[in-house]
Amino acid sequence: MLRLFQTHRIRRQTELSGCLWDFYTLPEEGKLPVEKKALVPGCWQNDPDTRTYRGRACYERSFRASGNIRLEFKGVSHTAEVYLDGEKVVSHYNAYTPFSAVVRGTPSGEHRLKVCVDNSFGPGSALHVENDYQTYGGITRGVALEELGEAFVDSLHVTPGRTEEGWCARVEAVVRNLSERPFSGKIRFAITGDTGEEVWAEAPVELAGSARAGADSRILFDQAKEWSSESPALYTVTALLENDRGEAVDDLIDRFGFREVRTEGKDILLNGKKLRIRGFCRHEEHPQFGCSLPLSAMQQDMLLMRDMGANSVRTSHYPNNEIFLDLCDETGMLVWEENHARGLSEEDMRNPNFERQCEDCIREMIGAHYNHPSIYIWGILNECASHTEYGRGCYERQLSLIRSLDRSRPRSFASCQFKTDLCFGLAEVVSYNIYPLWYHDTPVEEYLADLYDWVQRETEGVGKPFLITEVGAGAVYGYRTPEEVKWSEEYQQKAIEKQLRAILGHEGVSGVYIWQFCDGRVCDSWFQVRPRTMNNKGIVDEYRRPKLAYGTVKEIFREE
Ligand code: ADA
Repeated sequence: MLRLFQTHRIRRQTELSGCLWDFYTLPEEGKLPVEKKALVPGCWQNDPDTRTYRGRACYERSFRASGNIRLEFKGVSHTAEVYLDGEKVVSHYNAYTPFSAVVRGTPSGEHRLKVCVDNSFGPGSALHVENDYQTYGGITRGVALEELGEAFVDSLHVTPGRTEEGWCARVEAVVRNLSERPFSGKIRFAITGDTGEEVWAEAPVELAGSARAGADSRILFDQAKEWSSESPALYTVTALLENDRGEAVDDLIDRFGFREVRTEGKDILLNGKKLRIRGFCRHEEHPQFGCSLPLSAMQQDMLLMRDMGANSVRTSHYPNNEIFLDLCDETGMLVWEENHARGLSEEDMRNPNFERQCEDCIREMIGAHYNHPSIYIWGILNECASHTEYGRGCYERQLSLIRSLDRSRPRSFASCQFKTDLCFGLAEVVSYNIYPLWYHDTPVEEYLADLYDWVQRETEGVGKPFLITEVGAGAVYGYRTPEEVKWSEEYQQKAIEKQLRAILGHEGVSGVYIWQFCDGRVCDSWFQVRPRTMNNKGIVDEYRRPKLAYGTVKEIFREE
């Protein structure tokens, strides 16, 4: 499965995932390779033979096609080199963003696709490092084969906005010509509602030789139903490419919602109404599926978060599978989506690959996820060096890049630099991860008031919205004791109650994300501070069994 709806009616798209591929490891010398069939999408950690394998492995399969083709990979963890009939067609770094290869003029017949995957750590990898979560191995998200004509719609972005005449959508597409001959035609845009109401617009497309060009239109849709958390109305946008004979040669279909997000003073506003965030940080993580959760498991997570009264999820610490974002769009779950980075020091950020890998991630995240109405904010660089001058330069460049790609959403970053952060002037929303009652015992009210007052008094974050992007405490599932010591379910329950009441009771706070939704595997080197080599701060354990804190969160979130 690639998405929760059809993205083409004209372009022929075939899913290459959802089945077994040939699989073999390329282990270091002295170790025997594993050779077998493996499920795509999937993580090789799910197979007993490769449960702890870190290194290189290849996946192969054949398909039939001819002419211009596009191979789309929704996610390979973490480095991919893709070969078609023995020729390298694309390489890509980062498990959590999509990439594609366009190959022109493939001869008619059977073709062999090989994807070499590497999940090892090393100096070349600035973002996938030994960390407080797993870096799995495998083709972990879907793969599609698309057969293209001479020109195709490469991207389609919709920006909704409210005008005096009513709701309006700016629709922008990029068209690419694969032939040396000029392409002349037009692109027709349609916006369709769920009861069939439809508005069309069109823009000319002229492409001399092999090139790309943009086309855009502004469409008034004054009867639009707004997308909101309570009533997530979705619309379909279609870009139909026609040649100068009026024949439809390609299309791209996506969904979006009419909604506007902005900040005003200390508030984040959705369609002019103040947002109050009750959220969870969630890793793509499951003991049976690794980071490659099937739809049913994603939906289960959604139901549990909803049951506890959450209205938002933070995709900590990387862009998520689009299927999950589709679910969020459909169910009205607000999303904080962030680029991939966690806890990198200035030294880590000085890795020569750091900036490029972060920027690629931002471009691919926004390029692919721009239309999701559920994403209300972009985040970057969780808990990195936002307290040093060098770090500030990186934050500035990355936040500016986001602004150049998307002017319609606020930006933020989750800081842990207690009273030393230098970057709040660069973003619209101030966000902090705090752990009173876990990593230290300062009463929550006192700690939060001190931090908040410092932000207002001494930083450029003064007067901006303020979010708590992490708070929580650890509990090993099933460990219950009257002593209520740390790691017991009782301790977690009490701590979370005090944390949430203090945070939500603070007048300056726009909301809170609990760290974290479920327990999850961490890298082996973290074993000393992580019982079971798991991050145990989940409100449910890794199998989604509720801990005592579940009922407490539910009570407090639902009271809101
Ligand atoms: C950090 C970090 C999380 C997690 C958490 C914890 O704030 O952002 O990824 O590591 O702390 O459990 O300590």
